[in-house]
Amino acid sequence: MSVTVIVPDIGGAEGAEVVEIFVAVGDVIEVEQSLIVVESDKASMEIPATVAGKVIELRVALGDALSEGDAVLVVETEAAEAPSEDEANSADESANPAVAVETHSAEGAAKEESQDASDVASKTLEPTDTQTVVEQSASAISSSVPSGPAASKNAAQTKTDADVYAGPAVRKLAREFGIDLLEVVGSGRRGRILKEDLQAFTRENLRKSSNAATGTAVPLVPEVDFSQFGEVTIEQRSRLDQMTATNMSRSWLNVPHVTQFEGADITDLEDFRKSMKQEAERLGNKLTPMPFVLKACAVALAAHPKMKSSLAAAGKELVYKQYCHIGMAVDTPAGLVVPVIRDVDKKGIWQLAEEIRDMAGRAREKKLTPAQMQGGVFTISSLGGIGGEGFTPIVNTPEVAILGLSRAEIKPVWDGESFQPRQVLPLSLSYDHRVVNGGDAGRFLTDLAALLSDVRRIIL
Ligand code: CAO
Repeated sequence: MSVTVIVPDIGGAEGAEVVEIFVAVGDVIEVEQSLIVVESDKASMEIPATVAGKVIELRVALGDALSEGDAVLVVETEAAEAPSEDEANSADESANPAVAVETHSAEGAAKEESQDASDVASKTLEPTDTQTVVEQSASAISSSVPSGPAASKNAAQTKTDADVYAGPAVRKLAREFGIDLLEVVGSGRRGRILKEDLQAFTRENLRKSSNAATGTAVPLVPEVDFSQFGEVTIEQRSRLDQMTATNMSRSWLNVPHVTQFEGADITDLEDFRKSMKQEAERLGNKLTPMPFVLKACAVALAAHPKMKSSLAAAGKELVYKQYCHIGMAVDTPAGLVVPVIRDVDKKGIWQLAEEIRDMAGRAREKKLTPAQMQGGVFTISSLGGIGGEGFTPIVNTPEVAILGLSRAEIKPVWDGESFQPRQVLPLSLSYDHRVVNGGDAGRFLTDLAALLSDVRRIIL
């Protein structure tokens, strides 16, 4: 019996690009084995197998744009007959609940060949951690990314107009407006270009020419052929890295940044933390300064709610959030990812320590779901385990502030009579000066440093 594995619900992402293929025709695969990785604007997700068997057909190629329901590959299984819907349900739930499966008879297969993948009837269950594996950038890297990746554009340049996936009405409209469809990134199923894509393309071009006319356009950095100076190698950047770059630029260009510095005396905190080391080991946990900083931030944010607000209605309104989900930048081989720790204000230090390890692990193994990277009100970026005296983090817009942590060091601190060796944690708070004034930031950071200097204040 042959079974087609199709793309499950991938968090609503349309046209996610195939960036890795782990299997080939003839391979024998196991249930839950990773088949391919797709990258959307928000995340990269591994699609695992739901059935075991031999791959007899690969339906995808690198660069393909996939959406829910698209076929990935066909597997020859040893099962005698197709499972009933109930069987398929229970198998999916116990093995890997996220992948939809379609079974074929020999005659049906030929018929299905001629069908568009979107017509294929499928059954899709909710995504889970084992299916939706995510590498992601700052939570700001999300909805407002206007079009597809630069990589798609590059690929488009090598195509002809006939290779473009668009309907006759869209082609006619493009001809009427003189739009080169090769330059348009399709947001529809399998990268299909929709009327809305033409509108967005035209709007963007109008905006660019109007900026150029008024002199407000950002001058482009000219391309340099470095090979004229010596040998070079060129690496294709991951979609995640490209999206991070776009979002960093967006934040940097839209947000007037100011960074304020402070040193928190964490000598007592460190004494306490080290005294808890054995207990942490007994609990199978690990205590770094991070959970204490998270908790102290939650307390300081509650006292300074503007620091976790966001601008709305084109700057006329400020949204105050009554919840406290905090993003934590995680350095992964695939790029920068920001999982969000929920309800930090309601959790204790042990639980936060556990969640930090769990989220960092998931981020590095690409096992975060999109939901685990959304909803942050404030971000912490810790380079304390890596080193450095200080840095100026970029605000994870639409949040209005981000805290950078650098490496704590013993420093001589004057106590009024003599210098004392104290462990000082360098804090750097970058903020959106459209919302946060220097006074707001100064008061917040001073309170935060005081909380970290005497963590008993956290429970007051
Ligand atoms: N000063 C001194 N030591 C510190 C420290 C600090 N500020 N912060 C952490 N450390 C120590 C820890 O105690 C630990 O030491 P031990 O193993 O001896 O206890 C060691 O450094 C490593 O800690 P860690 O980095 O593994 O754990 P963490 O809880 O501090 O941080 C995480 C977790 C996920 C934030 C971190 O691993 C990480 O990925 N940091 C990078 C974030 C980043 O890239 N930011 C930049 C984004 S903008 O490009």
